[in-house]
Amino acid sequence: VRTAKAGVPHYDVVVAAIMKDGTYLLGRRPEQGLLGGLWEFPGGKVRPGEAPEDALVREVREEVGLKIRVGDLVATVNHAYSHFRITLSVYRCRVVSGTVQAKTHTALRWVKPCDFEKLAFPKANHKFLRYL
Ligand code: DGT
Repeated sequence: VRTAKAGVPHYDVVVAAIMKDGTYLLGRRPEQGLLGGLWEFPGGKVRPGEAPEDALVREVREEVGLKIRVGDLVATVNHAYSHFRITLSVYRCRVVSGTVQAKTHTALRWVKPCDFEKLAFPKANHKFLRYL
């Protein structure tokens, strides 16, 4: 018996925990659309044949205009939303060059981990926030 969950698409997603002076860069998703208004780590879907680290460098450049160096993998979590499933990997990253510029988010903010609880995140993020 196939469950409903087995029929929905699956995406590999990579996100960047970019640390600077004890804070992490978060972006606010547009109000309209999927996960609207929630705060997230910059990142996105890995394209077919693309290495996760390359996808992360590409997504962070596209979304926030920063050149980053990708470091250690913090965690990989699985999550099922109603219409798709993701396997999300979060990597520690450092800024190499550039100035933050919100290209796809409505706001960008450097946030201390102790202030994460004041913001609304996508559900998948609650599975790894404690490791940052
Ligand atoms: P797109 O490119 O039109 O598919 O746009 P999005 O924003 O729906 O998708 P994308 O490429 O950013 O993929 C990220 C997926 O992972 C998206 O479904 C939202 C989900 N997600 C959950 N937590 C996070 C997070 O902290 N950061 C990011 N970037 N995505 C997250």
